[in-house]
Amino acid sequence: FARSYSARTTPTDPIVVEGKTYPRDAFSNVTPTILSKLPRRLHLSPSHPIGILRTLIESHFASFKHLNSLSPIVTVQQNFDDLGFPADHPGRALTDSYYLNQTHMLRTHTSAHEVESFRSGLEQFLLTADVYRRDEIDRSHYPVFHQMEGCSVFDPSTGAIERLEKENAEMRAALKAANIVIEDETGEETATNPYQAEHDPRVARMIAEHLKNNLNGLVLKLFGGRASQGGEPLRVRWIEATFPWTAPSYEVEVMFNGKWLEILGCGVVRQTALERSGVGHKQGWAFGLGLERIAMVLFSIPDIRLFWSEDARFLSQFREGEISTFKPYSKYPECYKDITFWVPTKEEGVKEWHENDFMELVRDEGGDLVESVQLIDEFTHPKTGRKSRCYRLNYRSMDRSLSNEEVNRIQDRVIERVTGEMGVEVR
Ligand code: FA5
Ligand code: MG
Repeated sequence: FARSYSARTTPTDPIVVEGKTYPRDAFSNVTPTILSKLPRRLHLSPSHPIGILRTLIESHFASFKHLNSLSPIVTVQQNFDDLGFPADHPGRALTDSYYLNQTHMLRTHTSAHEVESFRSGLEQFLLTADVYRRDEIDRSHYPVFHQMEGCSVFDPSTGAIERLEKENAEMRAALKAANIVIEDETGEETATNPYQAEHDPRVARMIAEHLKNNLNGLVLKLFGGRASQGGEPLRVRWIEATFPWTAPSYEVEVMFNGKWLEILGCGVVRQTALERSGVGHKQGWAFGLGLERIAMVLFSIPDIRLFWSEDARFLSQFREGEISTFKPYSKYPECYKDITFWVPTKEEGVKEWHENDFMELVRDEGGDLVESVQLIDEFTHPKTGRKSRCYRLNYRSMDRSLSNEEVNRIQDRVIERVTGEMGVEVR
């Protein structure tokens, strides 16, 4: 079985996307299922929840330049190197990212466009785009989702510090008057989240405060409905984080329906990234926010696959400019099938077995009919040391009833390919 993996015939034809040709190499791991998502552009659809949320957030940053049509194909340099990701960063792995080839990939985050945007002279911009990551399969994970990157940089020699101070005072007053509780223990510089050596600590503190005030205001706009009508105060939590191109760095969580929801990562942009963009004399902040998780709670959308539905019963429920509650149409029955196999040991395997490769194969065969894939059992054979894994594949369509035959056909293809391509032995 291990042998058959290396013997597998890999396609050699180049990958053609959006009219451009990318020669295949050992990095190429995009699948047709993934490439078929590129033309959807959900964020540009004005009455789709993702488009509605984009417009709402854009209205909070009305004076910023809004960019919405950058191609998802970027260079590895843009996605990782320009931002200072170390060579061994896990995000770079073939198991985590989609590559066209060694030099080109599908962006894993909107930060991939920061350096080029700074280089082009942009100072305040908001950039919305589809991003791609290889991941597990469940109700809140999908290999494509949407992010918004917000950046604000300025040249301190142009009176910008005074403007920042003035804006901070205004925003501070507005937040003080609002029904919001901000839990922030990251207010001052700490040993684990230091300011940059290049920065005057007074200015660094001011930039970080400007970032926080802007985002607390945004959170209030998005989630503050109930709080503003005399309900419980809105709770926001600021947590230390690390990103290779920001210092200090933070993550923001919002309490919604009794749970903390992580909505974004952000920080003060490192001077090294600005220098790489040819604007080392500027300073400022950046954030990157995920749209799906916010849309799921604001519109009560129970499954992330629904965003991709082309069913009128989903699409017709939403109106431009309006946050409304999704009313589930009938939920179709689920059908599950288990698959149990021996994972090849390191010596047997030509390539080390990785769960995300299995997830990708399942997505490729089952598409959006697979609701989730759960590892339900795992054990190691006491003598051979081989590992057995049992996964439960839950099949359910968002739009119709599935027949047992249809599900069996998909499951059979999964078994066939997992055997032929991954060097596993189905039990
Ligand atoms: C980033 O992607 C950074 N680029 C954010 C950033 C920008 C930091 C600018 C500093 C400066 P992270 O991987 O944590 O960070 O993702 C950011 C947000 O995207 C998360 O907070 C979450 O809201 C959303 N997100 C991340 N992974 C997923 C996923 N698999 N599905 C849905 N949303 C996700
Ligand atoms: Mg994160």
